[in-house]
Amino acid sequence: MDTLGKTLTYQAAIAWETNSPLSIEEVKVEPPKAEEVHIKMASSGICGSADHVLKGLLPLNFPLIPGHEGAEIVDSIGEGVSSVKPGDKVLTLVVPQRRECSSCLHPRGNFCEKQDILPSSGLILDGTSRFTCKGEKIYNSFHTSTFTKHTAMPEIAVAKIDDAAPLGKVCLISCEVPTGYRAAVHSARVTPGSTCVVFGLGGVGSAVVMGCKASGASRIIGVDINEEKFPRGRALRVTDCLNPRNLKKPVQQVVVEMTGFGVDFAFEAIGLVDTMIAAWDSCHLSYGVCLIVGLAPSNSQLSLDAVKVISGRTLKGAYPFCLADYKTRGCIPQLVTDYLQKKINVDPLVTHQLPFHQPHKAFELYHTGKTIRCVLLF
Ligand code: PAD
Ligand code: ZN
Repeated sequence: MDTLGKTLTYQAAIAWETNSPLSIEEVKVEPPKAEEVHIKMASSGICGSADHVLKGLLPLNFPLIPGHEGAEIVDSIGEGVSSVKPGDKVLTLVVPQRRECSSCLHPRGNFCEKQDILPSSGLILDGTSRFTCKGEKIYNSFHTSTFTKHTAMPEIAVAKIDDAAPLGKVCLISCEVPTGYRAAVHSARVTPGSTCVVFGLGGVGSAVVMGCKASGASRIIGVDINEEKFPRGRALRVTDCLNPRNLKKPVQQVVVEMTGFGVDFAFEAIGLVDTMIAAWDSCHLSYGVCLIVGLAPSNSQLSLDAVKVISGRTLKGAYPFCLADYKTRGCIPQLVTDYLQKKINVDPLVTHQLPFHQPHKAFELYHTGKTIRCVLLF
């Protein structure tokens, strides 16, 4: 259906305030303005960052339509849009790529100045919202908002993907897979034969494990407090599973003893300061590399032993998509093609699929820890 020029009403899941249940509402969605696209959602992943948003751990404006890990079809385009056309399959991008700012133009930069994460206004590029409900303005999350049947977004926040892509699964390639997989392959540059530890075997941690394995790591230690994650972790080639709650010593000490001197590469994919410190302390003193992928609550501080910092270890951050020179619009479509060509496999990461109008059930499943990723289907 061509939505150009029309304000239409669609169902969307709204969070009216933090820590309140999502409510399915009729939402008015304005047509796309210049350099915007109107899209029809096909699927959206339920991820840890969306949970952080709903709990108020990240400073976003409410009421909002959450979700940022989406796969969809372009319905109509505003004036000046040239990279996509109606009918194209696309993925939403938390970090857009306008290709004009210092980050976009730098070979190793990708945190485009048009991003709406740090800080987040909850508005589209022109400072307005395309959503209203019951006469009230509804905010966006990170330019995306995927828990809605339709949305209008900036062209620079969508990436056209292969026509053959199965939309019920590839939504994970919009955020979770590039964040975790590329953190291992690209940011940490895991080497063949190396030892790794991954803190958190949820969606992002599982994608990190896949990246470690693809890079030839010989030992991958998985750490999680939920042992339901261990069988799936082992299927992805985690070699040793540790539950810190069942250990008599701090987990970092156990990891160092298991590997002799500490691991070559440690990843934190939980978002807690304590596990970030444990990941850092698990690394080899001299050449270990610690990569923080998890998003800690805003304003939390990371306190490290200053003496141990000078021994040579490296501490790096990999905020969603800020993976060195990993340009979002340029690189994400290639990951979809790699999936279609069976070079990477995201199928094991999609453990559950539910209809869009059951977001509560999806979050319930998420909180029990039974999922790697639950995908909402529209
Ligand atoms: P998830 O909830 O699927 O995974 C987190 C995992 O950590 C779960 O398996 C938990 O059982 C485990 N866990 C929780 N507490 C502990 C603990 N104290 N010790 C050991 N294990 C624990 O979330 P996710 O994988 O979607 O996201 C993980 C983090 O990465 C989170 O901070 C999120 O904001 C950040 C992130 N997420 C994305 C994304 O797309 N979701 C992108 C970039 C960064
Ligand atoms: Zn830019």
